Amino acid sequence: MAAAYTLYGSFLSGPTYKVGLMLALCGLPFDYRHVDLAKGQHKTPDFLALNRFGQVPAMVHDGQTMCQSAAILLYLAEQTGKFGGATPQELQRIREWLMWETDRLESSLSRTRFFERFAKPDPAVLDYMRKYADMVLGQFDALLEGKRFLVGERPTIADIAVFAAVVHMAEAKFEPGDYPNVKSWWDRIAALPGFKLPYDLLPKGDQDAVR
Ligand SMILES: N[C@@H](CCC(=O)N[C@@H](CS)C(=O)NCC(=O)O)C(=O)O
Repeated sequence: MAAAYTLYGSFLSGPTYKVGLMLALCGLPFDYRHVDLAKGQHKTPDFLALNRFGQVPAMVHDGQTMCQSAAILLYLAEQTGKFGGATPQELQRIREWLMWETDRLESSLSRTRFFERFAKPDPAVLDYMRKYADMVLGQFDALLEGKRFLVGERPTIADIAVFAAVVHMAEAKFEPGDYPNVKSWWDRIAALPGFKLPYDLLPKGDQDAVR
């Protein structure tokens, strides 16, 4: 029997992991469809019908097609009643973190990882990006001071979204140990039931009922 959720993505992609991690932490199995970015599968008409922006991830649930990983997390939190805000104020704080992650982390840490791993740009560009990413990680570390989770006293989709960007920091040549509050928060996320690291969770090809 097909799973209720189908996730389209790449095992190399932080935003794909963001959605996969949410499904895993909710205990929801999902059918997985690998999109080969190197082959340009994300620009084909079939994939553009799932995500008009031509990026992974995309998700299908209940006949609805959706994209933008942060928007998918908000959808899943509402659907499942898990990892959302306990109050309107918490929900607002969660939305703020989701936007911050897309704004700051995707443009700094995720881009530095992409440059280090795949694009290999001019060293001056890489140097600029590394300084920017270090500034953002430092800001994040300071914001975590005295906090167990990003919003309230329990994990929410804010933690899941930010974790999915931070998890690849070693591939961007940053060490969690250099940011002590990030390291402690990381350990708390990794201890959640159902948690898996990206390369343990996301298959390298199509697979049904991933959990
Ligand atoms: N804000 C988007 C970002 C998605 C994104 O950057 N996906 C990358 C892979 S990690 C991608 O598809 N890149 C190919 C492209 O942009 O053409 C989200 O959160 O879903």
